[in-house]
Amino acid sequence: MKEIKIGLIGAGFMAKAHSIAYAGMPMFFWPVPAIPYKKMIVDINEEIAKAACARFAFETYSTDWHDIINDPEIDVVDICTPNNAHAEIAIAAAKAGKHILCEKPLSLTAEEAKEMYQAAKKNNITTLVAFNYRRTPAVQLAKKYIEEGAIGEILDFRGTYLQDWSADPSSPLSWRFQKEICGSGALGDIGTHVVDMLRFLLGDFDKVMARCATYIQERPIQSGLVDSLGNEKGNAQSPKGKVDVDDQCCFMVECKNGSFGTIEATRNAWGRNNFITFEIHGTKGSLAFNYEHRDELQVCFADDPDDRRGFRSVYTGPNHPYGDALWPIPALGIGYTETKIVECYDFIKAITEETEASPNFRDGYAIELIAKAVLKSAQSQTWTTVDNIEE
Ligand code: SOE
Repeated sequence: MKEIKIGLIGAGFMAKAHSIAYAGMPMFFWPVPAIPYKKMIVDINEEIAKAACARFAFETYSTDWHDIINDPEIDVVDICTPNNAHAEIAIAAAKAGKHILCEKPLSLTAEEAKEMYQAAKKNNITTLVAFNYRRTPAVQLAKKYIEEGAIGEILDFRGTYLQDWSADPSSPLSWRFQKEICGSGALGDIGTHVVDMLRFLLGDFDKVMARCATYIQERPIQSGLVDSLGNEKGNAQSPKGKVDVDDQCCFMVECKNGSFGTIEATRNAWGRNNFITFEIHGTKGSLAFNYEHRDELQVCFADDPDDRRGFRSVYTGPNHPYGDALWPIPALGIGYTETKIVECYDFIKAITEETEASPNFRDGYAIELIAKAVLKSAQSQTWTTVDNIEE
């Protein structure tokens, strides 16, 4: 069986998710296009790198990501670092002819994303950006309904990604609140997931009108480097640092297909944990999805009899996209892990079949152009057209 050798950089939360996916992928998808082999894991902190090597079952570890780029046996560079390291690593990996799986958002800026996309294209490698939520079977089912015309012409939509892990002002100033490391706040971190799903379902965005805000302007300086996603509390005496990104972002969108919608992202919505939702209204019906009930897609059709019309739930299972590889009974439970396993399968398959994966660096770049237009619109308070991709 063909093996694809993986070098993974950044040994935090995402390294755990990706390592489970590499191990679990052949257990769900069989026969597999190739077996992922976990060759090297890198973290700048040696203790963390060493522990991750044992825990996530890699052959070896290093504290220098160049060791992965320079290892001729490694086929895939998997980038799980904070956002400010994505571009440099990805461009070096592309030049070395390695395929790339990169955590989201693709980059700090649209300009960086363009360079990453062009380097990948020039070196003819397979790329994937880890917007995993679109791989939830219920989201794929929504795509099927739309493509089959089951809800008619799309009129409007709304999408949200609401969390509350940063609502407490004592939660520390991790890299996710510092523009030079993350690029943008709620917009880049979680809003882009919704943008990816809605672009996947409805096509390209044309223009946006946005409002972004920073409700908590300073936070206690973090003690270590590891982001605890709000689980570590600073104390009132800790020195404070400035937050220079949005913690709330809301925008209207006009799509190229003429549909209109709103997207809202915040990490400060008490009581909301991973509230990723969309609702899409068409001339013949509506679809609604809530990731907190992710085995379920709600559907409503205009031609149902008047006295029966309303949303009903379709629970995803073996008859739905990816379902035959996942679990044999609907509603047994799709989780975050399954979306990452599906992501890994699609990526490894694209590499072995030499086809494009999706969302790839071109899509990641398109999403960065949308984020750029959102930030520009929030500044100017005017409708702002999304720039075109420069090929
Ligand atoms: C924090 O908001 C975070 O870890 C995001 O960075 C991830 O993309 C999301 O899937 C879960 O929440």
